Amino acid sequence: MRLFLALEPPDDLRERLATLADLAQARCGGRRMPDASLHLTLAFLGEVDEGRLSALVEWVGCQAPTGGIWRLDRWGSFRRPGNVWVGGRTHDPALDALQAGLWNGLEALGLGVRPTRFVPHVTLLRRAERMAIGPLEAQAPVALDWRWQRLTLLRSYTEQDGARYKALAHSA
Ligand code: 2AM
Repeated sequence: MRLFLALEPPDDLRERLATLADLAQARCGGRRMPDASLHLTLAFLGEVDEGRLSALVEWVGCQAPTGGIWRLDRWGSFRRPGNVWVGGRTHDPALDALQAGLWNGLEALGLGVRPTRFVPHVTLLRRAERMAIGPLEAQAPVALDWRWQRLTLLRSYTEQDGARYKALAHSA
């Protein structure tokens, strides 16, 4: 099963992100992320054997992130997959520490492969037809604060119209 660890936005922020996703799709085309799927990935584990799941669920339940406030203030894109996202202009030390600490634990469990860099982002569109990031910055400057605390372990299912996610566990 394909798993990842993420932060899920509180409802009011999810609504704001959904509005930005609508604007992005109007400008750039492509496939808009469903509101329920909006998230910040902290660790992508890839395929994990079902036999490892109970230990992983227990480990996630034992995590107790201190939490923080992530400032989202830019549009961005990953050209190759054609993703349009929102994120921060500057490094967020609390998110960096959370991500690094999670990878220390995941490596000890022998799960996943730590990425060489971490660019916190919330994907709003996939397979964009036009990367109109400049016009989006001009039309809708991003200025959002994400008050985060709880982690979620999510399973990704591939469906005909894209991926769907299901929460399997939460941290404290
Ligand atoms: P994305 O939003 O930038 O596409 C579930 O698929 C989550 O894991 C998505 O947020 C996705 O990031 C991320 N993801 C998918 N495949 C990945 C990979 N090979 N390496 C790192 N992250 C990946």
